[in-house]
Order: sequence, then structure tokens, then C-alpha cells
Amino acid sequence: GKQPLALTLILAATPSLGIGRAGALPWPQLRKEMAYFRRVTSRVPGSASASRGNQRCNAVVMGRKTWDSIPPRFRPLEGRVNVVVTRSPGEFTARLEEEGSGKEGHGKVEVAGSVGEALEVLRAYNAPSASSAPDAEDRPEIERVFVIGGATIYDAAMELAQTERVLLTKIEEEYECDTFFSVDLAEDQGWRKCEKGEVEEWTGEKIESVEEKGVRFEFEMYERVE
Ligand code: FOL
Repeated sequence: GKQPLALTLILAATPSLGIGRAGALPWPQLRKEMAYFRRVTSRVPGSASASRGNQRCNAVVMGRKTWDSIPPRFRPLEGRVNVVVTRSPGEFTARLEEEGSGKEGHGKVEVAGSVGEALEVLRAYNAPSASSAPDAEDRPEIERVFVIGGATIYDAAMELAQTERVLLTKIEEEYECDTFFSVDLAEDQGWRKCEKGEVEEWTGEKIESVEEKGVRFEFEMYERVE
């Protein structure tokens, strides 16, 4: 339990900042892009060494519609604490119990009424008492927190001072979209595009332009200035 949790948005968007269509991603499946998402959201910096007592992992915060968009076999996203934001937490919790999601083997699922409440839930994981609590095995220390969408949740997160970073995959082709990211980071004075070396250091990835199914994409990172 240390610093207040910072938030990182992670998203992929078309040149017009389209992020979704009809409850799904707008582009044909891009496996290398999805693999990047999985690795970056799962990687806990410095955890290659065995010299640690209790377990550490990252968290993903998502809206209820994004939860619905993830193939049931992949949710909760494994190895990460999953927080689902919904205006009807009771209803969603009942649904989870019926479906039997969030059981053994997978990531853990928490439910929150807002992005701010999601952060409070995650902060409790890192409270000094949490590692000695009787249920401590279920409460890994949270390292990085990723906001994984959709548009409503990104918008809410962009209003929070805790949101320090955006990992943006620029998909260099237009697709029809019905959902958009609302901030053009490249044109926003409040944000700085990071150098490739900074992106590599923070993500642990070798950053290069990728092409898949004839679609080119670039992995970018922006940091809030001040
Ligand atoms: N950010 C980026 N860069 N790309 C995305 O596709 C993306 N998608 C979402 C949020 N941020 C993103 C939301 N949509 C899965 C499915 C949809 C989804 C997010 C994640 C998913 O099933 N992920 C699995 C990997 C599945 C696979 O390997 O095919 C995971 O373990 O993360």
C-alpha cells in the first residue's frame, strides 16, 4: 500500500477516433494488436524476480457493455483484477452469480457504480491491512490500473486527475464506427506524445509499426503534462 493509484487508458482507434461499432470492435480481428493489449495490461513491472512475498497484479476497469463484448471464454480477463462499472451493480452481480463468471482460475471480478468507486475498491486491495486479512489470497497488491473502455468510461476517466497516461493504438484505416473517443490527444495542449524509447520502457514492449490483414497500426503513448 503506497502511492494513490494512477490510471492508464488503453484503446485502439481509427484515424477519426472510432473505437466501436454495434457493441464490438470496428475492425476484423487483429491478433497482434490484441496480443499487445493482453501483454501490456498483464505485465507487472519488476515481477520477473521471485523476491516478493505477496502477489502483485494489474487491474482492468471497464464498463458493462465492454464486459459484454469480451468473449465469455476470455472473461474475466485472466491474471488481472477486473472491475466492471455499471449503474446497476446489484443487477450485474446477480447476473455474474447466475453465469458463474469470476470463479476459480480466472481473474477476479469486482463491481462498482462509477470509475471513482472502482478506484476506491482497488485502493482497498493495497491498504496496509489487506495483506494480513484472512482473505488476503484473493487480494493481490494492485500495481497498474488500466481503463479499457468503452466511450462512457473513457470520458469519465479523462475527467479524473489520476488519469496520467493513454496507450493509443492508431489503426491507420477507417472503419464504420458508432462509438468514438472524445479527445484528440495529438491536438490537446494537456497531453504530450511520448518518444518510442519511453513507450518501450513503460510497456516492456519492442515498439514497431505492425501490419496485419493489410491494416497498419502504431503503438503510441501520451502523458498528461504537469
Ligand atoms: N485496447 C487496445 N489497444 N486494443 C483493443 O482491442 C482493446 N479492446 C478493448 C479495450 N482496449 C483495447 C476492449 N475490448 C478482449 C476482448 C475485447 C476487448 C478487450 C479484451 C479479450 O478477449 N482479451 C483477451 C485476449 C484474447 C485473445 O488473445 O484473443 C485478454 O486476455 O486480454
